[in-house]
Amino acid sequence: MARTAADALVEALLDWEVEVVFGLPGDGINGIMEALRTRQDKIRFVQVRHEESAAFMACGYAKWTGKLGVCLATSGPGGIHLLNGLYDAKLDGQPVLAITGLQYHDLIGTLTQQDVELDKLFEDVCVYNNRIMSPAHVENVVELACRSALSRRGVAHITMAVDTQSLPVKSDERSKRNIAGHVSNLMAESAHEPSEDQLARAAAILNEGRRICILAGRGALGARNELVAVAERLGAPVVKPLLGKAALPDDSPYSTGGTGLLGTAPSQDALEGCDTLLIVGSSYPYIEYYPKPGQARAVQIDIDGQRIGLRYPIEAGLVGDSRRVLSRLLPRLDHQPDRSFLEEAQAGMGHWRELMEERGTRKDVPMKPQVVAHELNKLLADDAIVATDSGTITTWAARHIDMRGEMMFSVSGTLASMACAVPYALAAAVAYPGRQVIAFIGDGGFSMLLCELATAVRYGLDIKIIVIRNNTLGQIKWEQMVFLGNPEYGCELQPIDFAAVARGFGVAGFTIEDPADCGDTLRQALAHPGPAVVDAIVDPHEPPMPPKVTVDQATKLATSLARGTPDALKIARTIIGDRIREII
Ligand SMILES: Cc1ncc(C[n+]2csc(CCOP(=O)(O)OP(=O)(O)O)c2C)c(N)n1
Ligand SMILES: [Mg+2]
Repeated sequence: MARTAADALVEALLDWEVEVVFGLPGDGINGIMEALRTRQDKIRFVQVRHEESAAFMACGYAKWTGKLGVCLATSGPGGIHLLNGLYDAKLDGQPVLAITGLQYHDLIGTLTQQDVELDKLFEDVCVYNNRIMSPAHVENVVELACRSALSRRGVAHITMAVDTQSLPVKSDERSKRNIAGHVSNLMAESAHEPSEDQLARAAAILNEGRRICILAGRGALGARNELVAVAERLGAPVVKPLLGKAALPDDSPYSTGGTGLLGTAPSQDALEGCDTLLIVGSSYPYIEYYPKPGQARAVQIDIDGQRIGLRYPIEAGLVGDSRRVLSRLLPRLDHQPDRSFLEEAQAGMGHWRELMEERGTRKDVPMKPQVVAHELNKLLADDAIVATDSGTITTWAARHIDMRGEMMFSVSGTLASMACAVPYALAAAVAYPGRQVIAFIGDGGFSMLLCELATAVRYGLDIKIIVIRNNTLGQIKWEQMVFLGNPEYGCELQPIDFAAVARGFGVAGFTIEDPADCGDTLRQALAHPGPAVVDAIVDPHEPPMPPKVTVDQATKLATSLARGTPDALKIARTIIGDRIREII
């Protein structure tokens, strides 16, 4: 059999050490599937049930491993399904390669079947996007696509007409300038060292600060020791936007946990009270939680110069890998003799932990969702991989699941898409067999890509899915009430017995309703050999309170209840019963 264009494509992926492709076959990619079939000993094809999952899995794989994530979908609808997961990768800066098919090369743009020019559709999501025109074009384009995704930390897309995929690669069909062997698969790393000037300037600002706060995001994930050393030197509390949760263990004396709506009060106090801000690898998008402009002098470290000064006015920008930059900065930093700002944060964390302990150990029935996160936290391995989703569950996971040891944590951060948690968890199980992998998800998000339970079973991917079932799109219900003062509308969900559904897929199903059983049932589920779903039925009226509730939010909530929110009385009772301590 002659070597085809699709063979050349898959061989180029092998050159880039791609080990796994997430996707679903279709008539627009049959040639590529054949090239994958004949190389299945070298490159793994993981079949998904919905292409959106394949893109989320590629993004999750990139997040967990730092390697290129690859997804594959057919022409037309298959490619369209990828789009949400690809935007997730774009917005969280992950290297992902999407491969799709097109219709027959001489029918493209003729309203033929599945005639969607996916390169045009994907234009906005990509850092590199190209249509492979012939077998002699394959190698050039694939090499550049992989290199672009990795070096620009974004999505590359390549698409190829279905008939082109099966054309033989012939040396005499190259154009005269396309000399064979003129490209390479080399990926050159760059240290991106900042200049001496900028380092000196940054150090001077930090050394003049008295109340210094560090904001450590996803770019700080590989810089734990350096972050601790700098925080120690500066006497600075470290606030962690959610994607940076694993940058520092939660029991570190410098950590004040998360920030924003789902964060902690000490983080908010640190940001509101600092006179100097050091941003390490974060583009945390909720600008309202940063210090007020003019309040703090700021230094920012980011690998991407484009992001310096994106969210807060910066006096010194250090472009580079955060680990290297922090270690170059450290020798220039003075020991901050006044530890009072850090001590305030530590005292605040003491109170915050007590509050979380109280919230996580409530005996109420219906069970409080925090109880599930709190009990789960006690059972997680020191190298567990935790994926969560968008909803009130994000708050429970952020506040009650602590990072320690080699744990990893992620979520669709900047896109904040629902339904990422299960695909992320599956990708983690593919990348790290044997490690404990958790998806902590809401009933709305889980039902969106429920089909992937079949993927877990098919490949023996041992993930544990903890579903917080409140029978509502909880986050939005609270937003309608607390942000706008409107009665909840359109959020209630038709209840699903997820444990029964799981069994239908061949997955172990567990149900928890009574908080007294929560720890034991979770322990059984985690010990189960193979994938398991825990359907945790919780109080739908438990609000994800911001770390500090403003008077405006409290007033809007009261207005919403008065204006006819269903179950207003129960909600009011729940809130009074919670003895809200967050009101400012
Ligand atoms: C794909 C997508 N659709 C809609 C939203 C808006 N949204 C954010 S959170 C949320 C509710 C999530 O509900 P659920 O998964 O049940 O979690 P809960 O908030 O109830 O804990 C919605 C609809 C979104 N972020 N992503
Ligand atoms: Mg829900």
